Amino acid sequence: MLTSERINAHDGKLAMAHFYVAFIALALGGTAGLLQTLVRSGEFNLPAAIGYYQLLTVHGVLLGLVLTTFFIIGFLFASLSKTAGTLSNKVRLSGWIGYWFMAVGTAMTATTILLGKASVLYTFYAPLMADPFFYIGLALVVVGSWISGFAMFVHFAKWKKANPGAVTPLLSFMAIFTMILWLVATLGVAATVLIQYIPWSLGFVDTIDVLISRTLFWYFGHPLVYFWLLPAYMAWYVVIPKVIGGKIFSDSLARLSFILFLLFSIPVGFHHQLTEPGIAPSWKYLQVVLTFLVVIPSLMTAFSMFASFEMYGRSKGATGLFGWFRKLPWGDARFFAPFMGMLIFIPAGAGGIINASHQLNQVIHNTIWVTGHFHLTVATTVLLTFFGIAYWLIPHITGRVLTKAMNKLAIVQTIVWVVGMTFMSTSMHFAGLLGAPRRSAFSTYGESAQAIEWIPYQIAQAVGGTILFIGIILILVIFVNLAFFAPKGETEFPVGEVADQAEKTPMLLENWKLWVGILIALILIAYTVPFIDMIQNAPPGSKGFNNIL
Ligand code: HAS
Repeated sequence: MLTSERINAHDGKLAMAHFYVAFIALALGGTAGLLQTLVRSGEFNLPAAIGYYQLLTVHGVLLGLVLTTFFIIGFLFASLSKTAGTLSNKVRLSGWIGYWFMAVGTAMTATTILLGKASVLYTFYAPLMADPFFYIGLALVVVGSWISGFAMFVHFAKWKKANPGAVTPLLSFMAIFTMILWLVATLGVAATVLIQYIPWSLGFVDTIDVLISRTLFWYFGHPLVYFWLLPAYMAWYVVIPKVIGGKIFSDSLARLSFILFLLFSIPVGFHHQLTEPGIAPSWKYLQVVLTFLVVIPSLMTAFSMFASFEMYGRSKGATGLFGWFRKLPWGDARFFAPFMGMLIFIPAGAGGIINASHQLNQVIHNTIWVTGHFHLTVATTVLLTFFGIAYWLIPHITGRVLTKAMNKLAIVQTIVWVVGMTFMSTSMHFAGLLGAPRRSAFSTYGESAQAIEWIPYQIAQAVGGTILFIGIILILVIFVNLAFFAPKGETEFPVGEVADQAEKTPMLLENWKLWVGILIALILIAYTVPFIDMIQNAPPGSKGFNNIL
């Protein structure tokens, strides 16, 4: 299919349905975020009926779970439709069934939070307990995403059958890998929700094994962050080279980095549990080593992006080490927003490496440093790239164009976002180093002597939060314009071509059974023994899974 050719209108509708939910979640979750930073500044009290943790749960669930999952699934469907052909009616119908499962699940979960019956934050750690409908809603979201995931696999299998021996189009390859990662990861959260939380919240059992629930959550929670990151990498590897007018540096390198993400992103959940008793240090050590391995595909991505930029710059006559920099299309929001995401990922990734370093983790764990880290990663690198995708994908689907005025507004939006996040996240990192806890309302520590030191940083966070809220209003204006009001016209779905001098892609990279096999082996190595330990040594009154079997 030519890049100028529009994806099938019915496939586009399915993708758009996902984007509507994603942007509504952004509006509501972003408002909660603004209120949080105001509360933490100590200058603002929430109206009596709203609790701080209720607000924080709305924010985390809507932005961390709903916005991301809906946007990503919409984007993956659109990418498959573009590069592996129009979805069959059955696949599309399954996509809609998955969508409605997720939408109903989201509505159930959101209602329990708004009614104040599920102020358990997005990680819903036991022993905090929510209304059973909160967990059932989450389960429906996961099941819905599985239905969509299997629909994508069926679509891909059909393509494979029709093209025996052919190398899968890069964007489709990446979409399928992202979905495999999601499916394997969500097994952990589905297990804890179905086997532990739902029976416990319904009163069928009295106790819950906290360590097992947290371990299953983080088995899911870390690959979750790469489920957010990989669609952004899809855009960086495949879309950005086309947008700047260049070529993909290496098809093989892009595929290898996705394979490495699949292998190393799952058996690393313990790096979120480094301070927890009940897990032997040797197993934590193993997972820290694996965490450092998952940094490698990001370094490969950085290398690949620099190479694409440099190749393009030199083809336009750039000379010297950084001459290419000036040749990049700075006035094009489809490039500028993701590029700023890449730039921010450099300090964000460095922060991640600090978090993963066992001893340094003791300094920052449970401080607001961690909140600063994930606002740089998911809320800037990933989100700015998603905005960059929206600038061409929404008009591509709706048959409209991004006007010059909207492009300018999108550039302003990106600058506003980066400035707001620089204020907010930098001050979070500093306050975290001074010991400021994450997830705490001002009232819980406002009087302590140590807290006085944090006040300037908390005010800076509120300033940043306010600027970011302006950024949210701007992106919503652009989204509504592109969905409903922009002038009619044709917008390209940019799919890059591989550079002529790149090596041929080895078929080994297409050996799905091999990679999934290694993944299963790594998960078993990293988790089997610690898990048996947890069940055998479960505290009295909570006998691992036994209490419900
Ligand atoms: Fe993280 C906690 C370690 C990446 C998200 N992380 C979190 C939480 C979230 C999160 C949400 O080991 C909090 C969970 C909670 O609620 O408790 N993280 C890492 C490591 C990486 C990492 C090692 N995190 C991410 C990404 C996220 C994300 C990506 C979301 C999308 N993280 C941790 C750890 C914790 C943690 C611990 C637990 C802390 C605790 O104690 O609670 C790595 O993957 C990072 C590798 C990245 C790089 C950067 C490469 C740079 C690139 C850009 C190139 C730029 C270009 C442009 C080309 C090495 C690719 C350049 C242009 C120029 C002109 C210069």
